[in-house]
Amino acid sequence: MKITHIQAYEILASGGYPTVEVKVTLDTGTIGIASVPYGASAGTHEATVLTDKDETRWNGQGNLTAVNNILTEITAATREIDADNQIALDSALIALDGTPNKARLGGNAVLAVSLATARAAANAKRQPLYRYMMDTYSLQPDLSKLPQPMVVVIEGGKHADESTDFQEFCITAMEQNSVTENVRKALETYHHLKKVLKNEKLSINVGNEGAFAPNGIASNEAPMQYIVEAIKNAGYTPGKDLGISIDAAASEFFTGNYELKLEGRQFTGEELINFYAEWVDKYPFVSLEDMLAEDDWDSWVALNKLLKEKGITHIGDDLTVTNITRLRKAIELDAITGIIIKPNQIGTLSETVACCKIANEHGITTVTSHRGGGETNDHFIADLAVAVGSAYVKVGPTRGERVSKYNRLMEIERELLKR
Ligand code: 2PG
Ligand code: MG
Repeated sequence: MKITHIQAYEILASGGYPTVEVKVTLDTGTIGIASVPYGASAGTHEATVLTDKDETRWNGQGNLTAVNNILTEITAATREIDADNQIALDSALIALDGTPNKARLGGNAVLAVSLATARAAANAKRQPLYRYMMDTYSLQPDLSKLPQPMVVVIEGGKHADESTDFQEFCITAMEQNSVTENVRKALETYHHLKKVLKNEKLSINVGNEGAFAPNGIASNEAPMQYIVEAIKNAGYTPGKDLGISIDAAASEFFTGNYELKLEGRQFTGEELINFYAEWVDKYPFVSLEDMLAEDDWDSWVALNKLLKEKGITHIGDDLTVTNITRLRKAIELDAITGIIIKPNQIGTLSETVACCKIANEHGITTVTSHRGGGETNDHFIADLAVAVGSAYVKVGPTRGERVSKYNRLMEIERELLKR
């Protein structure tokens, strides 16, 4: 099974800027298409999104350099590799790039080829993508426990203008149940949240990820109160059916100290942890993500101690960037109990899966996630989440590029139940 042709081109991502899409054709005649997203609040330690820096085109955000790298160097280097040997393909891509963060060829270039090839090989084998990944990487998830929805319902930070300092407030399914049912419960609650916000005279316009992004919200705590109210109004029990997950994306408000505009004050790491500690018994938290900055390791360790006692999953995202070196450090320091998985943070499918495997071996919960800056309708991450046995997928509640992930997850559920 060899790659006979690679097409690469720019497509529009949901943020209105280009991203890379790749179409791989195999000698079997089968094709595989994949596109890659980009973040709005990308961590410093992530793989590079290579943009053109040509200010006359897309304000410098074009992807033609990445596209050209695919059409020249990557095409030449992948000609002799078996398309169904994904590990060999990804190793060749990593070696060809030669940098620790895909800076030379671009993480966007490398990942698009990696994912499109996996899809082409799965198609050639007439396997659903998640099955192909399970076979390729010897993964054995419990398919009776599919990843559950973590639905972003209020967003702020870099995902909105003048909303909360924290980036995301999510409704998370708490019962291991049918994905389809839990998506319904979470989305019904989202619609009730709309009424709660309206009653508070807040705007129900949405941000990058299709979640509400109200201006003039009183505090970073207010969304938690609104969500609890919405869960009840929807007829569900907070802390039983549905809970709350927060992604503070704290690196974005860290300037040496943590500056929370809505609270009108600055915090040291220790002060911020004490501030968070007031909330943990008050709200039905499932998980807290990036509550501290990406290199503030000591504070992460301190918060982890507290959250472990409370049974709240403590998730690294900018901290760990789907990178096994950073994940290993986090495990050694006992800094996290969960990790966000985003293939474009690291740049190949094999490295992404390797990270999930280490997490699984150490009992670290994985949450496979969309990106906030620009997503595409590609729902690869839904299959990935199933294959690696993620506990949750984190995706926004509305807009086509978001709901495509939930729709794929529900399709997989129907397929497994043969409905
Ligand atoms: C996050 C993500 C996705 P971004 O921080 O978890 O919601 O945001 O893609 O902007 O980094
Ligand atoms: Mg995050």
